[in-house]
Amino acid sequence: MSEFKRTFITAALPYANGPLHIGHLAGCYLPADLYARFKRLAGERVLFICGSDEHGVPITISADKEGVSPQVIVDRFHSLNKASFEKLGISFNYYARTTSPVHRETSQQFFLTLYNGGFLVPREEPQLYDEQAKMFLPDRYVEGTCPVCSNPNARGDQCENCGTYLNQTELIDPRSKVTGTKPVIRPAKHWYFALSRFQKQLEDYIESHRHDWKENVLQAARSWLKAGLQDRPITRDLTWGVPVPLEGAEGKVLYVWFDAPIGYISATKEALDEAINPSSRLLEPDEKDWRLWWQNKDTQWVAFLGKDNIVFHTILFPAMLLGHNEAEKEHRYVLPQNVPANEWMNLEGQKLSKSRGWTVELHEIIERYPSDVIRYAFATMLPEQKDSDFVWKEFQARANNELADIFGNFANRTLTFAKRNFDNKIMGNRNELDSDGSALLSFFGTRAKDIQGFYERFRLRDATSATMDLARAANKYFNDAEPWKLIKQDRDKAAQVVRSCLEALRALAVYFSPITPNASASILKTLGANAAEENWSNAHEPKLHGQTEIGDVEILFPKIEDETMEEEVKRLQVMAASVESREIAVAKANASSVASTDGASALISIDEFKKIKLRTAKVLEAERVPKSKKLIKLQISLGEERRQIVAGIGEKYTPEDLLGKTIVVVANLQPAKLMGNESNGMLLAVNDENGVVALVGPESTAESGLEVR
Ligand code: B3M
Ligand code: ZN
Repeated sequence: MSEFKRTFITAALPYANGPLHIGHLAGCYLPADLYARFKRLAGERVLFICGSDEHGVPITISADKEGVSPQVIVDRFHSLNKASFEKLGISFNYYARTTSPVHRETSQQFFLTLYNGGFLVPREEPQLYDEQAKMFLPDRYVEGTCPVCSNPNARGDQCENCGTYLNQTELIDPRSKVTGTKPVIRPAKHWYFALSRFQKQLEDYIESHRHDWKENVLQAARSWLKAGLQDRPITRDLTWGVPVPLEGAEGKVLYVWFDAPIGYISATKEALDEAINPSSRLLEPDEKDWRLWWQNKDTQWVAFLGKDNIVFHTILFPAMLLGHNEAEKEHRYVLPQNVPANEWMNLEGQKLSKSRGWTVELHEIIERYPSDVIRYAFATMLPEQKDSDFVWKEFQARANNELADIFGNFANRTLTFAKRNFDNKIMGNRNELDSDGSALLSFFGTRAKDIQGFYERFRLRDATSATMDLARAANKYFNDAEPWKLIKQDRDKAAQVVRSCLEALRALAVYFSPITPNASASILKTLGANAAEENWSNAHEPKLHGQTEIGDVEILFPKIEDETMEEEVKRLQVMAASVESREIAVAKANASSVASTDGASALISIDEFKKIKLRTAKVLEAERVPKSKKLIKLQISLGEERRQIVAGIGEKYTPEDLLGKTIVVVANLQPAKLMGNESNGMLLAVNDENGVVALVGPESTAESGLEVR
C-alpha cells in the first residue's frame, strides 16, 4: 500500500485537432488506464481525468487549412476522440474540454494570482511578424532550422527532433506557415513567466525523485535544468484561446501550454460537480471538494503523458504551481508525484507519421477488433523503457497465441467441462478444493503481490506478462489434474478439481480486469460472482457459491486470421502511397504556378520565361526513398553547388541508371518535401499519361551548372 490516501491520475489532454492514433494509446492513455483500474481494484481512492486541449496553434492551423472556425474543428475531434476512448474502455471519471467556462475562469484566476504575486511581468521583445498576412507568428505558425540540432523543420515553440523548447526568434531561416514568406522582426508586448526564479526549487524537486522516476523522464528534466531556465512569454497575439484578463491586453490570449495544464484543475472541478458530471455522485461526500485532490498532502498526483510533453509537466507547470503556492500560501498545490512518460511506438519498422499516411487511428482500429484484444496486445508492447515497434503479425500472435489460447482457453475448457459434467452448476462448497487446486490459488496470492509491485512501479508490460503467467499456471493445473479421466474414476475428486478451476478462473478474471475489463466482467457474470466483493488482494480466496447456475459460455477472444493481418499491412501501404502521389501532384502544381504567371493568357513573354532558371546538373548519388515505389532521392551538382532533389521517376529508372547522368533541373523552384525528404529543385522529364517516359538532358556532354535557355 502506498503512503498516500488517494491517487489523482491525469492523462495529457490531447489536442482536438485530429484523430488519435495507436502511438497515443501506447504512449499515454492505455498505461494510465491500466494503472487507474489497478488502483481502484486495490481498493484505493482514485480520480482519473482527461479532456480535450482545444486551444493553441495546432487547432487554428487545422481550422485555417479547412477554412472553418476553430470551433468546428474542436467540436468534431472532441467527440471523435472521446468516443474512441469510451470504446476502448479508458475509464476516465470525466473527460473535459478547455473551451469550457469553468476552465476560462480557472485559468484567468490562476494567471491573476501569479500576476499579483509578481511572477508575471510585461516585457516588450522582438517577435516574428508576417507582413503579407499582417500577423504575428506565434508557435507553430513559424518554422525554421533548429539552432541546436539543425532540424530544418523546427517549430516556433519546440523542435520535435531534439525536444528543445525554443524561443521563436532563435530559429535560423524562419519562414511563415501562413504565407511561406520570411517574417520580419517587430517588437510586441507580452507577459513573461519568471521561470528562472524556480531553478533551485525545481532541481531539488527533480532530484528528490531520482529513485522513483523513470530514467528517460529524469534525463529530459535534467537537461532542461542544466541549460538554465529562462523566463518565458506566456501570452500570444491570437484570438483563439483564453483572453488575458488584464487591461491593455486586448487581442491577446494565454499561451496554450499555460492554460492546458490548468485544464487538469478545471477538469477536476467539473468532474466533481454533479450537475456537470452526474457520475460524481458515486464519490464519497468529502471527495467532492476539488482541493482534496490538489491541495492535500495525502493525495498523490500521477501524470501520464507522451515523451514530448515531459518538460511541460516536470518543469513549466510545476513552476507555475510553485509560484501560485508562494503567492497564495494558504492553498498549496501538490506537484506531480510521478510522471511515468513513455517513449515512442513505431509502426511496422517506421516512425508513425500522420502526414505520410503511416498510422493507425484509434477510431478505426476499434471498429475492427474487440477492445480487450487491442488493450492486451498493446499492453505487451508498451514503449516503457525504449521505443517499441507495433507489428501487425505480433498483434495477431499476442491475440491468438496468448489471449485466446491461454486465458481464453482456460475459461472455455473450465466452463464447458463444469457445465457438461455437473448439471450446469457450481459443485460443492468453497473449501472443497483439491490440494493442488489450493496450492494454485495460494500461488496466485503470492504472485499477485509481485504483480502489484510491477503496477506500482509503472512496469505495466511486466504486470501484463506476469498476469498471463497465472493463466498458464491454471492451464497446467487443468492438464495435470486430468479431470476428464478423473470424472470416470472418482466423481467427488473431479468435482473438487472443477471447483478449483472455477475459483482460479474467477481469480484470473479479477487479475485480468485492468487489462481486459469486458472479458473479466463477462466471466464473473457467468460464474455468478459478485464483482463488488472482489479486490486485488483477496482474489485468490475461494468465494463461489455452491449450486450457482453457470451462465452461457461465450468465446471471449475470437481468433484473428492471417488474411486480416495482410489486409492491415496492405491498407498501410495503400495509404502511404496515396499520400505520396498527392505530394508529387502538389509539388508539380507548385512548379506550374511558378511557371505560369497568369492563367488567363497562354503566351508568356521572354522575360517571364527567363524567370525560370534551368540548369544542367550531374547526378552524384541516387537512392530510393524507403517504402516508396516512385521516389528517388538524388544528390546533384550544379557546378559549384550541391543539392538534393527528389523525383518521381522510380518506376522507370533505377538509382544505378541515374548515376553520372547529366540532366536538366529547374533550379529556382520553391523547396518542397516529399515523404519527409527535402527537394530543392525539379528535374525535367518527358511524360505521357502513364508517367515518365524519358529524362531530358543535353544531347552531347556538357558541364553541370550551365544555363539552359
Ligand atoms: N495538448 C500536447 C499533446 O496533445 C498537449 C498536451 C496538454 S497536457 C496539459 O501532445
Ligand atoms: Zn532540434
